[in-house]
Amino acid sequence: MSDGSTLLDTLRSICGNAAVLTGGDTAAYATDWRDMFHGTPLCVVRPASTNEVVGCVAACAEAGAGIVPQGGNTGLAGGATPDASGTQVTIALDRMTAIRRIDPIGMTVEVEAGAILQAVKDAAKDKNRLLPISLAAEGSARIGGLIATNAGGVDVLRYGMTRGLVLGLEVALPDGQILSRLRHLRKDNAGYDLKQLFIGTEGTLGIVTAAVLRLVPLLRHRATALIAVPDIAAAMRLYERAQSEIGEALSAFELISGDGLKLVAEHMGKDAPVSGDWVLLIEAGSSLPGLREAAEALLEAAFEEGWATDGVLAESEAQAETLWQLREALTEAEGKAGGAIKHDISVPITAIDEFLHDAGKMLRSIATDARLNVFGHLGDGNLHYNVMNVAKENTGRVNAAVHDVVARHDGSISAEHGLGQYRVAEWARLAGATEHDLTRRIKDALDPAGIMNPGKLVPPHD
Ligand code: FAD
Ligand code: 2HG
Ligand code: ZN
Repeated sequence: MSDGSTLLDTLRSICGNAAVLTGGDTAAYATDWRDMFHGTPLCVVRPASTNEVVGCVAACAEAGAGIVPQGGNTGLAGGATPDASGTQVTIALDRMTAIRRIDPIGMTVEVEAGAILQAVKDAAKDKNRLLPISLAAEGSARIGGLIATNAGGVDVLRYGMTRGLVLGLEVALPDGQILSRLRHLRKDNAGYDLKQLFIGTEGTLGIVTAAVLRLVPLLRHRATALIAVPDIAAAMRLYERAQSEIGEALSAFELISGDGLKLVAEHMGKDAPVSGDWVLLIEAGSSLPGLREAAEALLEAAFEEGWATDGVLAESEAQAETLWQLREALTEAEGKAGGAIKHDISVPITAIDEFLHDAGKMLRSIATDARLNVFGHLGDGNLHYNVMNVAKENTGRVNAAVHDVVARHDGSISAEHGLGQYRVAEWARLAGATEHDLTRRIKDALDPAGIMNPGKLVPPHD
């Protein structure tokens, strides 16, 4: 590896002095959103164009310096945080924010990787279109980060994960090449779908510099309800009925525990209008009228069947927003209450009840003082099974024990947040030999020098 000052000079010559941050100026880029991982980069470089990104990657490759791509730095797996060596270069995409083109007929948007999700959604809305990715961090998360993590969120039930919305990509590769496939095509079976290599791979194979995303029609009507259910079995019955009655309009079927709502009341000052051990936030949307009547009928049936014990159907957009704020405040409330051992698990949706039972039983046996903040995307079989109040020395044991329960249900230890540095060791422990082998071969084929986001997602060489 060449010395850092030569690399700094080269990066300055490519992007300009002001775009290369060092020392204390890197602080905001050197720690993750949860303040859990703390790194010391050689520098943070903020390129303004794809050519500058390519130049920075080539310079880092030449110097043998590790590269850490960063978008909005809202990731929950420590993927965008450099290590403590003082040798890695964080390439931040936060100056590349152009929304290049919205096509309301082809229903596509072409953006630079640093565009903030909320800004893209607002621009699409002006053309009566929706970019259907919704998550509490949407005011900060950037398109490149969403693609690199294959982000989920509360609309996955209807629209799928981010992967399904990516039509075209432009990527700076670690060998200095650029893959340029900014196609506005819905159908393209010409050869390997190379863009998939960079979706959900957390910046370990290349840097996304621009993307073409699919849009959907903006929904004119929505129905939003907060409903307390007696237990998870009742929630499942209601889910089944909702699929039958309003299935194609159903976009969110979220679960929140009563304890989670208490955290939100205590730490965020937001009180829920319903109470119970388990609460559902359900939303449906449509371009056609008649949705409210269908939602009312569904709720009536839920009360008659005993699946609901309390509930409100929002009377206005403002009330719907207030209900969503309760859901979106959970992560921050948890942080204010002291944080948690986070688990982002998925199991087949029909196994959720059993998972909760098994994991609860296991926790009671190894961490008697633990408190739970369980919430998530019930309709996707994805729970944030966050365990609070565990002694530091017991953290690894609890983490592994929860993942063992997940594995017994043939689930995933990362439904949507990715592995980053937070889960890479657990993935390595639980993945099979063939998964290890293929992952390593893909990494070595694209990034033989191992400069792209070292230590994230891919376990180190044996
Ligand atoms: P960053 O945090 O900057 O980076 C994330 C990863 O992507 C890192 O590995 C980084 O190296 C890589 N990366 C970033 N940009 C690029 C690029 N241009 N090219 C290549 N690699 C890149 N996630 C969900 O899935 N669903 C949720 O509901 C959800 N809710 C959240 C709520 C809150 C309050 C918070 C704080 C986070 C939430 N997240 C959620 C996690 C996070 O918002 C997503 O993972 C998001 O996609 C990260 O985007 P980002 O731009 O902040 O990426
Ligand atoms: C959500 O669903 C996010 O709100 C964050 O994925 C989950 O804080 C978490 O554990
Ligand atoms: Zn989530």
